[in-house]
Amino acid sequence: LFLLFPIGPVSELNPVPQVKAIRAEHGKKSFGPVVVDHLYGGMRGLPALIWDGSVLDAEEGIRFRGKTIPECQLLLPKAPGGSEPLPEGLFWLLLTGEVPTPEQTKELSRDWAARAAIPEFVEELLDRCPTTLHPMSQFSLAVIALNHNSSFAKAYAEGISKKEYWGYVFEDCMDLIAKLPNIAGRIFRNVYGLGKVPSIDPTKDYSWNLAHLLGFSDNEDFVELMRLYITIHSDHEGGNVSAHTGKLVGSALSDPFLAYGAALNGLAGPLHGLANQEVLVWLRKMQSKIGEDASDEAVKEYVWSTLKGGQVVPGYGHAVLRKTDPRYIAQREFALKHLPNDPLFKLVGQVYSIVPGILLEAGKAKNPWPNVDAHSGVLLTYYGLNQMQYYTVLFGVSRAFGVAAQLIWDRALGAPLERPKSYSSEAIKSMFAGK
Ligand code: CMX
Repeated sequence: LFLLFPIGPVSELNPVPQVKAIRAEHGKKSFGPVVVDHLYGGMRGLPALIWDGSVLDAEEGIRFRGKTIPECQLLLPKAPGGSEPLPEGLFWLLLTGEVPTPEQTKELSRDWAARAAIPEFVEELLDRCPTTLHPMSQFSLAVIALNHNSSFAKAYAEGISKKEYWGYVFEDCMDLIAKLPNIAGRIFRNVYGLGKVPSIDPTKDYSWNLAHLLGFSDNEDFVELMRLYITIHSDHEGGNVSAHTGKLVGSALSDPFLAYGAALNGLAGPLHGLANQEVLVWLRKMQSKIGEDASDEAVKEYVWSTLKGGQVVPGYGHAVLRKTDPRYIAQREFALKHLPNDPLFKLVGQVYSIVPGILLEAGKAKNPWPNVDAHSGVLLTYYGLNQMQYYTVLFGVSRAFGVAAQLIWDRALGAPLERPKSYSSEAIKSMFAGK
């Protein structure tokens, strides 16, 4: 498999010379001004990173190597009898820029299944966590502990050349992705008292195995949901908190387990991945306050009370997007196909018809439309996965695909240590005094 990826020096697709040429020709050209608001405003819109795997357009949403979500659903290989893309194919696409054949996809499923076992001490570490420790904290702990067996850290300590970094990082990234279902499955079963984690089936695909470890593989529709879920949550260009954290920590040559553990800690924040938990908590609170089958007026009043209480409406708004997130639409279409009459899905639809108008009227949010997190929880709940605190772990399994692809490319391209400049407010005042 390693030989199939186009990074090695022999490959015609090797983009290292291309990057050199871009830098030689355009290296000193400007993107435009950096203004003081960029420094105080969370660097919103500041051009600062390179990542070829996916690009986010404010209006259109995400494209993975130039392909929209519907195009990925059409083009990427499916499981026999399935209609959703296999995330194995998406990883291949992110990494190589090419749509794999069904056989290549199958080979990746087999490779990941063969690497899936986690060290005994990581199992014990998870078994010792109190069930009250948030699943995301447990997830991060376990991923960081995998650094014990990092090929990259070991090779680095032995003194490999820079040119060899990417190969070891590739090995670690493959291990990382492969081991996530066993970690996620163990956390789920420990926290909710669901008994022993079953074994991975080496003949099945990654999503089937994840569903199996969670106890849902008997339901083929849930397995299909996992395939769609992992595909669409995998990557969202380079600047979001989890992707950027992974890249930043990786730039210090911390191995992929340390880098992805850090990324998970960012994903665990309520303005980022934890929003999928927050959405369900918020919907359930709404139901207990205004009842099921509530009128539009009652929903409006509840949304306003959230805003007046100084809280955000979870699942709405985005730092880059200015339209409804195509990841929301893909999940809505899945719901229309599989659970059109589900009461919670109806509430999600009702909220969709009400919240944007209110956020526009409130006048603060730059984007009043729903993001990916507004829809994922209702789908999981429908199939019986109603442990809301667990939801972000599934986002974390998926986001590893994008961060891993990025880490491999960063080391292949020799990306340097990230080190932007910070300024004090005093420095800004004196710099612009009288101007
Ligand atoms: N509800 C209420 N207020 C909102 C809002 C929402 N959903 N979205 C934005 N705003 C507010 C902001 O809090 C900000 O208020 P202040 O000026 O008082 O600080 C103002 O509108 C302007 O914010 P913005 O420029 O539109 O949004 P940001 O780029 O700063 O933040 C995001 C983006 C996603 C953090 C924000 O929209 C938000 O908090 N949404 C709810 C949480 C959520 O769904 N997060 C998940 C995002 C997807 C993901 O990463 O998984």
